[in-house]
Amino acid sequence: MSDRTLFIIKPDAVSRGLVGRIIYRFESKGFTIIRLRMLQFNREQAERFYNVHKDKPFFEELVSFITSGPAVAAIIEGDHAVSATRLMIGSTRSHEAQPGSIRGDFGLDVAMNIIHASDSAESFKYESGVVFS
Ligand code: D4T
Repeated sequence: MSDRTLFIIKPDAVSRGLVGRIIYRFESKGFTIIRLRMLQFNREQAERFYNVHKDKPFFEELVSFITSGPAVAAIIEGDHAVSATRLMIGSTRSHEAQPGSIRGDFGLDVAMNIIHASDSAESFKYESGVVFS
């Protein structure tokens, strides 16, 4: 089933020069890029984006990290986009992520974990509204 998802290349990956290598993986996998933009999250936008985590102990860290520098947002389309993309990015805790996944290949950290991707059709709709409105 062809559907869409959103990913965000986080500030750690942008500053490390990983944007091209990450986008290359999604194109190589067969996804079509529908929208692509570089953006700097402001605090209000970051708090809305991460609203689902507002009661978590790491919320403040999350917001200050995502607002710390430029990020790159993309909407991609292809078969099973949401689930396939979650597999491609790997586990949240980068040091435990499978080698071959993006987090598994490029990172070690939990907070600075390279990339975000929507985890459902509902979160795709919500998150892309925050980022591309
Ligand atoms: P995102 O939302 O960035 O794709 O991450 P995940 O979907 O893989 O993981 P999550 O929702 O559990 O966490 C959201 C975000 O919070 C950061 N985080 C997470 C953190 O800074 N400390 C923590 O202890 C946890 C669990 C990393 C991702």
